[in-house]
Amino acid sequence: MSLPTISLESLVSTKSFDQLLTMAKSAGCASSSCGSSAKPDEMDSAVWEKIKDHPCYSEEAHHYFARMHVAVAPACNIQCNYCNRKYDCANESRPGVVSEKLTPDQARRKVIAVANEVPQFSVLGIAGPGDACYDWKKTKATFERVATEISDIKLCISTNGLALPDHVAELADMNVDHVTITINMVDPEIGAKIYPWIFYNNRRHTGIDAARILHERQMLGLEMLTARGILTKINSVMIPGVNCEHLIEVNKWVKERGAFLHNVMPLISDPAHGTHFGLSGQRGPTALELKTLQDRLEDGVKLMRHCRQCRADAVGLLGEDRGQEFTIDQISDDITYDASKRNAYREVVARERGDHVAAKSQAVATVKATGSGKSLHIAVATKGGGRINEHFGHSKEFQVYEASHRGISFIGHRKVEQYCLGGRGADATLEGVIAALKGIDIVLCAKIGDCPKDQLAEAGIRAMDVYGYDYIETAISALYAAEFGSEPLAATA
Ligand code: CLF
Ligand code: SF4
Repeated sequence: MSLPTISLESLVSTKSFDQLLTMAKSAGCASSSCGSSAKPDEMDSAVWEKIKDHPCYSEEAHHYFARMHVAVAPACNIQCNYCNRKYDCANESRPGVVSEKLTPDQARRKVIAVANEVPQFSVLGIAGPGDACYDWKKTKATFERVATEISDIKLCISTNGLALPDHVAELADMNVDHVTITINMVDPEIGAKIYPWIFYNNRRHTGIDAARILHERQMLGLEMLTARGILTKINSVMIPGVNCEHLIEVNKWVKERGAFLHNVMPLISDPAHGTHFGLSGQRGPTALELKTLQDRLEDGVKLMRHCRQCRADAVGLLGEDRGQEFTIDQISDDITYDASKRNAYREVVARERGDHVAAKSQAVATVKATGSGKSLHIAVATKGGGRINEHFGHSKEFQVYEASHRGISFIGHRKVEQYCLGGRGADATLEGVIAALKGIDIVLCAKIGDCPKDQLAEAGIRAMDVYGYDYIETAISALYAAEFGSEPLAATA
């Protein structure tokens, strides 16, 4: 089915939303609910309603929807050996100082400012810089203020789990459908290597005693959430030599207790961060070690592989951070919510997603039918919408897909330094980009110049822009068939 040309890109930048809305409606799509055509057949409708606009809980949704975090919860009740409180919570962030801590009122203003300007915005998360459940009054006050003004925002928290059981009933009352618990162990002896102390029932606990209490509270919190139908994601920090093998056991425990997703994240460790692990030389896993463990977990709780380890004050699509556009000093005291951009965007996305899913399904069938036992690793430059729509030189990350007899899978991302600034590319930066793309067979982008293309080719990586603006999976299936099928496609030569 051909679509009217309303690009998501133009929608994100244009000012004439009434006009776009009219176009969307005249194309026969006046209801945001038609996005349900993207629902996977095997998924329960109630679950799909909860995750279809959540960029972390649905890999497909992360092409379209954005989250923002507000740093309203600085206090924490445990110490993790990978955390230095001067930095973002490592549960949910890459190390980096939170730009500003906010009061619930400031957070409300910031959320409205983002909702007015970022049409993809769908989820408000509280992920530190401390613990959202321990610093509960501020978390609750923030959610209540925002939900009163923007009723369709999804509310999401991340917690270490120690204080979680005390607040599950209130979370359910506030319609919080998404909770992340960071669970790094189910064996207190391993936990004692990760947590030097916790603060519980007005006193400090250390060693195995501390880890045992934390473990019991995490399991209790998970069970309580599952009993109330709240979708729980488990984040686990993979720490080589400490809990790598053990995370297989963690996956089993959380599966038995109804976890919805498991997100295994690499430890980020650097002496400059001032953490115990950083200062003691504990390394993080390699990309291969992480992927190997994730592959071993494939039969357990469904895995999240598109996490970007965001900051505790991140704003935007996963992988981008627009936080600096929305610092509190730029936001008026009496700002009011204007839903027009978000509404217009949702009208178009609802239609686009159905088409994307149909195209993806056809592409996966093509790859499976090719009958090759071989695999291709493809890095894609994209700025959302499920399409190849970013220039090679403008990319700050590439999304990585694997095509094989099993179909087409998103397997991760590679962060890079932007190669082209002000119309010129820097050779030293390009070397870094090429190094980051090690193991990739093909790069797909909207545009690439001859110079980077040739240098990529010298490194054994083919880069092409002939599929620019196509759906990612459609292009990959064409490439796979060309590579391993009986009739190579001329466009890929
Ligand atoms: Fe934020 Fe976390 Fe909610 Fe997402 S992040 S509180 S579930 S809205 Fe997402 Fe960021 Fe990964 Fe977290 S990509 S670090 S998993
Ligand atoms: Fe740091 Fe978060 Fe651990 Fe608390 S729970 S110590 S803020 S990583």
